[in-house]
Amino acid sequence: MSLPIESWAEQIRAGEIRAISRAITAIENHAPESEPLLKILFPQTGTAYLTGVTGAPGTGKSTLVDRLAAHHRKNKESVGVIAVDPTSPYTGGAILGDRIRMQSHAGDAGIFIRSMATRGFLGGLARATAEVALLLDAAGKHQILIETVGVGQDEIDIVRLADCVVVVLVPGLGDDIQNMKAGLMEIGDIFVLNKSDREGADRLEEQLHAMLSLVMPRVDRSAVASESEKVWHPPVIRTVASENKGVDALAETIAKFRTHFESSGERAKKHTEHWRNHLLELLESRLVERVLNAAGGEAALNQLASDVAERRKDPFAAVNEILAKSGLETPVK
Ligand SMILES: Nc1nc2c(ncn2[C@@H]2O[C@H](COP(=O)(O)OP(=O)(O)O)[C@@H](O)[C@H]2O)c(=O)[nH]1
Ligand SMILES: [Mg+2]
Repeated sequence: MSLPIESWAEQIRAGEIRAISRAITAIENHAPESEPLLKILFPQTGTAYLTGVTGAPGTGKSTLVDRLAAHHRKNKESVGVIAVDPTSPYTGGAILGDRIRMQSHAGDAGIFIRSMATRGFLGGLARATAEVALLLDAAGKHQILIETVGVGQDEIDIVRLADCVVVVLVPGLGDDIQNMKAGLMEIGDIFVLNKSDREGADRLEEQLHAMLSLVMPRVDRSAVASESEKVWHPPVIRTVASENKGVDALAETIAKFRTHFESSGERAKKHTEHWRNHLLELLESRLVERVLNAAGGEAALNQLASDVAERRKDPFAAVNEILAKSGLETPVK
């Protein structure tokens, strides 16, 4: 049974869990209805605050996200959690403790949790994550938490979506901060030293500060910012997520960063940059689709590919042929 798209959107705006879940599935499958749906919902987006939590597997990201979610719920803020993490409890292979942890939110309609598979996404994982975040934004979630393993480019692209990027480190994990992806160091707005109950926490904190002192502070030149908000030096927050220690301090720092982010013009800059990339991606996929369809679709593409592989044609002639058939370019002799 298909629901008119308007009433589906209405249910999403009302925060109905089943309607949201169905929409996420549509986004994941790149289903044709996801586009008109997001189009209708778009005017209701733009108010949620996205926090990305990233770091190596086992550093305590899920635990932290869970604690942060509880913190926001205590403040009566609604929460959406997107877990893009193959090791996440939400993706299925959960160990018992993780299940119990998530059950602590069971029955709370103010929190929506969804995991995304990390493979086999049509049109890219970062795109799908961005669209799911939009959806949760439209569904009225005040805080959106995105957990992702900080490994590949895909994950880096995902945390780039976030308004605030929290990088989680733990003592003793290969210990060497040098092993950390250089990219993560640059995009981290806040560094969390989790499992700070463990040996080596002091040393890691020293290393972190030394490393961060090399990173340029971000200066806010706006007149509205107070002295303390003008410059953002990514701070290091010590936590023991499993014991809920340091989580309030982390939440406060995230809120403080938000003030800086919004008053300094960083938000406008980051969002414009994000939408610029997004528009380019959309344009690219649409143009390719249209041009290919006009030129005979996949079959024509396969034929040309085989022609090039067998050296019957050169790749430039092949592409020109496609463009010519679609009416975008006249054939080159
Ligand atoms: N000792 C200690 N263990 C923790 C802490 N935070 C999380 N853990 C444990 O570390 C393990 C991995 O945590 P998890 O949140 O699943 O990590 P993720 O893979 O980064 O999502 C779990 O057994 C947690 O209970 C902490 O601050 N101290
Ligand atoms: Mg996890």
